[in-house]
Amino acid sequence: MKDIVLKFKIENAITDVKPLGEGLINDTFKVYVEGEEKPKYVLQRINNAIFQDVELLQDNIEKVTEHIRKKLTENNVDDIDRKVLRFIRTNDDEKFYFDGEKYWRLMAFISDSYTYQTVNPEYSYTAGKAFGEFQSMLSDIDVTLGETIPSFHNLELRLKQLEEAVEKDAVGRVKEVKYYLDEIEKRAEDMCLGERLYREGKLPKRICHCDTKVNNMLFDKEGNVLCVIDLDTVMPSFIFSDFGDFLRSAANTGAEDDKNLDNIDFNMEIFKAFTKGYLEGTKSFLLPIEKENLPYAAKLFPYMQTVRFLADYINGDTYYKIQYPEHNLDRTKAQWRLFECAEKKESEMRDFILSLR
Ligand code: GN1
Ligand code: MG
Repeated sequence: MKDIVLKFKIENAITDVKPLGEGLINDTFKVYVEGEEKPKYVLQRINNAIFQDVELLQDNIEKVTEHIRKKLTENNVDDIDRKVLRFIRTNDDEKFYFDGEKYWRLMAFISDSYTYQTVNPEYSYTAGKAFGEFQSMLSDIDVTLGETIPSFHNLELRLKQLEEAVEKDAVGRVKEVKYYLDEIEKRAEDMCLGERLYREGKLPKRICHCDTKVNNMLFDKEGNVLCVIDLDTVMPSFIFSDFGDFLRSAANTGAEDDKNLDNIDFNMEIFKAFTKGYLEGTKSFLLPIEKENLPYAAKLFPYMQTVRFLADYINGDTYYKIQYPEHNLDRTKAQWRLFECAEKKESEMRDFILSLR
């Protein structure tokens, strides 16, 4: 691994490389250098089975980080290197290194930063503002970004993929998940509302992060948001993506893969705080149709994630990293429970948003 790091433009001698984080897709490492106690760089092996166009991927990320850097500079923000990721090019001035088999990238480590798997309402408010401002900063980017995973958050496509998985039934798991397939089917048409509004020309796509899990945000010790990380999926999408995926992780009182479904609920305090922050961060551009449908977004993401985990379980676990054979099934059950909880609270969510006017 040290040899890989040496392919990049770095100044110091490397002393150690250790695993970092809990992402389900890429492999991430922190890189230590001589004379410094804290890590200096983050090395990532890009999962190119999933991100097949690494060139496009790194190009998107560079456009986004440069645009944000420019905005922060214009606004005289201090400490910019802690507020946007900085990627380091290879010795050949490439955005990534290909070792003949795997793709790697290197970025500067942001020290004294913290990630969380859960947040309290106060942090949730800050996170809402930060993701809103992230979208807002990107709302006037004048370059087009490609879709690093085509139709990534298109629920119609996700349902089709689930259907295909069921037809193949590659590892004979369909019979044990009938209940979930039926429940998903009952709501399928309603849940595809976003795609319909888009086709009718009522709902725009904007540049979104598309993986706004709580742990994709760095905080400083005081609880201020430093920056948004994990930019692989930054691409055009409905704003529902960022709103919904944050709540899917943050408002869940249990874990994403909780075996005890009684631990799971949809926490309205987190919802309220996040929504308040998000609406402040997005006030310069958010349309009424987007705002009105935020409760739909809060249901959509647990629903879509159920569909994705279930399809992967049926396919024999080819996409998400798993720790044990039934992991994707447990994730499916836990996401479904979360969906049901969010579904029950939809009108309460609507009332809250109306009360903010
Ligand atoms: C993946 O890489 P990670 O863990 O941040 C996935 C998300 C899912 C999430 C579920 C590219 O994100 O879409 O919501 O797992 N990323 C990709 O935890 O598929
Ligand atoms: Mg991540």
